[in-house]
Amino acid sequence: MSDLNIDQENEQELVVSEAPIKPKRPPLYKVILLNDDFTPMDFVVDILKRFFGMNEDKATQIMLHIHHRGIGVCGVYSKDVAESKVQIVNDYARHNQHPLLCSMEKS
Ligand code: TYC
Repeated sequence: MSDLNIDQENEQELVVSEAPIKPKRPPLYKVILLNDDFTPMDFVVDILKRFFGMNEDKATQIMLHIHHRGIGVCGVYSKDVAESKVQIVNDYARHNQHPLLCSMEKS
């Protein structure tokens, strides 16, 4: 046993647990699609339905937004899920010989 009394021991314990506990929320990532001149509109709509759970109307609205503005958000996810979506969409586009580009950015 140490030669500190109970109060001194408690005080020492307090010192080590003094750092404030500030849990940070894990960052979220936007998955984005970029416009290009070659990928067919129907293919982009299919991607938005197939991989981002959109219905026909929502997918068409987002596709047209990207077509007119150059870029658009498909969804917001944890880092792991966003990375996986980007990989799957880019692989799928390449497999179908389209230049469509999917990317992600911190939300
Ligand atoms: N601009 C394309 C066209 O006119 C359509 C398109 C929309 C392509 C969205 C990519 O992310 C995209 N066929």
